[in-house]
Amino acid sequence: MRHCDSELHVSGRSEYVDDVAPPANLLHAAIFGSPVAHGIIRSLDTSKALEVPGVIAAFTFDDIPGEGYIGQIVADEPLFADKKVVFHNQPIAMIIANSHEAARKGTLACSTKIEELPAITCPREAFKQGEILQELRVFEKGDVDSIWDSCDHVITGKVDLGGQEHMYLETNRCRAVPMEDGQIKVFSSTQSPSATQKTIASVLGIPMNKVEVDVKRLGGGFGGKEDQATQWACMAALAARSLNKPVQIVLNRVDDMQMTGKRHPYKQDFKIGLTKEGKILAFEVDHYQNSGAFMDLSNPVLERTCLHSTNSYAIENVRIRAVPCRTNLPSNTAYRGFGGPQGMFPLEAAIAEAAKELCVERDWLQSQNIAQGGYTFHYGQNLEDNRLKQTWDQAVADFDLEGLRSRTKEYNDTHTMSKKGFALMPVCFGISFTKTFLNQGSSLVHVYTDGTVNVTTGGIEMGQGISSNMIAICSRIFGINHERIRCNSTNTSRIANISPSAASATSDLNGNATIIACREILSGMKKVVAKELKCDASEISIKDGQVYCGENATELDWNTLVLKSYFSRVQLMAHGFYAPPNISFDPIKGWGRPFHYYTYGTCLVEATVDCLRGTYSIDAAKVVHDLGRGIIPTVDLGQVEGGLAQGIGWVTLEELKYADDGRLLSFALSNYKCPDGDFLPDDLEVKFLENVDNPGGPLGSKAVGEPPFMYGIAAYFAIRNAIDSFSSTNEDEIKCPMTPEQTLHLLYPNFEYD
Ligand code: LUZ
Ligand code: MOS
Repeated sequence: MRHCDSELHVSGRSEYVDDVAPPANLLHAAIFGSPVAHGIIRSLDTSKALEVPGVIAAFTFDDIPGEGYIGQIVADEPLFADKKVVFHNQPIAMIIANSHEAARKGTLACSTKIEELPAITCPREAFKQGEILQELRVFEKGDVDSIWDSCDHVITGKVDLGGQEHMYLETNRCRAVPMEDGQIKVFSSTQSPSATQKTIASVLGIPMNKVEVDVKRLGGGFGGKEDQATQWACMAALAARSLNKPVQIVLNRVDDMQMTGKRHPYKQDFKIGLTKEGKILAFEVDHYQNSGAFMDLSNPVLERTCLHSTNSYAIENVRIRAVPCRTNLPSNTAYRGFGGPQGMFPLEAAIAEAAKELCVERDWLQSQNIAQGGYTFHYGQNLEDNRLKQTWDQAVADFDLEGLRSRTKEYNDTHTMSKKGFALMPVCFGISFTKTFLNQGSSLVHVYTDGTVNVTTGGIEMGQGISSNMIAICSRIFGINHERIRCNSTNTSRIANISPSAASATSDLNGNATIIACREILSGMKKVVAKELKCDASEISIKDGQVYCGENATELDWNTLVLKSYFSRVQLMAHGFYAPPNISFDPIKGWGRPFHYYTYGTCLVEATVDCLRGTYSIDAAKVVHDLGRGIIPTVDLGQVEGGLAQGIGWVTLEELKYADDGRLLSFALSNYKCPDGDFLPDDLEVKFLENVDNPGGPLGSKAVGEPPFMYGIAAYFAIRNAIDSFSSTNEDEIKCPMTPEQTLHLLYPNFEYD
């Protein structure tokens, strides 16, 4: 089976929110954003916009009938700026017109007088000024303070870790259609339909049962639409309800890049202590998270940063401090890995610095400290098996690390202006929402009398293949061909209280719920045939659409079985609900068993640096990944390769630049560089651990969405490793991404700039 949307996608026939034939009288919205990053609104005038031909209405904060402030964790974000602005291009007003172009012209005619205030863009500076969204959090294990004296080496450093634009192909969009009796139907490009439903209800001041949110598919989400699709849906709904006409909002690329949050940049301080034999005795890290203007998801993102700060390594003395700092940027948000990558980076940097000081290979130091089964993390959970180490050992063996080491050395000995490097990255990523209550999934399975099947779950199709996974699961449980099964849009009227499609958990939660629903239908059907065949229901099975009694095929096929069940008045639709057992986490104590299980893997990246230009190529990326028993091999492979590519982009080319006054300078694809197909290595190899199971995942599978992102971190250290063969890097602050510009700085640390 392939990704069920693949043919529609490659032929351009898959429909997104605004591709569906528009209703008559569809109106269009455009946003007027703040011209400055921080200030007090002294006046606001939208009257000139109303004179633009085609413009019908303007909305500001004062036009909101219900709650004007939104936010899932803290409702601290005004839908439109309320008396002050706190980031550049923050929405101040919405213009509605009979065409998208007229609406945009309307926004250009809006004017505002703002008394400008100084903008803060650096989280360290925000922290100094007391601009924090929440008190400092501390996670501790052992006793770091008393161990430094017994370390042979103690190394400190600073990290400046960049953010990342989500760059989903489909920008944020929504269509809202008013229905009878004050109801509203919303087609939104959101990862979180129930949060969207709830927030629209709150903004409009109406009950949730009057709001229906429907999501067919997204053109990518990556976390960018976990929380930040909501505001656009609320705006469209607000206009649709007040004007009693359908309203559509589609952000253009520049608006989307300027108005929405990104991966959180961090500033970090680390301290690592080791024995001369290479054992890490202590690790301490302070995380200053650049949260942007509002809370959004900064709290759980920071939590995952803390949980993954020791990544795959066994360290007995740990202290992690973390604080979300308020800055004058759009609120930063979820992004594949959800703070995990930012948690893992400083320790990888610390290991690189330690390797230099100890004069050992970085990978040797990593291997000496990889966590094994039985290790207890600083938040109380145990590593229960040895599969992490198994992926490392297999990567070292299968990818011939020793051969690579000698080939690299030989190359570097014989080349003066070109150097090669490599790095390994082990990943141990916890699967579950750390907010335990979110770990629930629902599924609704319908079997129709012609033998076809429809499945609806809480999972959002955003390209990752959740629909295909749900179809594959139905197909396996029912024992019928996948071509008989369709996956529906996700809809709040069919499934209630949907957790966001996030945390890599969508397939687990909704897949297990689907299994429960299918089994319920199947058990009713089996009773019908058992009676007819005079055998026990437990002996009945279905394979390839044929009914079996024990080992023997019967005359019955699936279609006949369905009809017989229908005429016997047996239920052919069922709802399944699943919540993983045995997880709990106390966020105050920072203690518990937050994760259902871990997804593991190890990645090896090889790079070549042009030491004249500072350019580089990623020559190879090779992965050993623990997938359990995968559901659809090509879908899983797509997730691993896509995550890896996105991770490599984060640490190499993708650089967010802000002016001192808080304006985003990298606001388009022309000034923000994403890796493309040519940038990625031809030598790309992904191996899956063989003969491994996962009792926690549907059909023995493991969550695969986010963990591969962190493999990309290997690219950063591979380039650094190559640079180290040319010059000795010793900067005050370790900067990521490693752009070619940054590479050149490191190659020529003593170069005098005019
Ligand atoms: N979203 C969320 C996530 O709300 N909570 C999480 O723990 C999480 N983890 C990863 C990605 N998204
Ligand atoms: Mo995500 S960062 O799992 O929406």
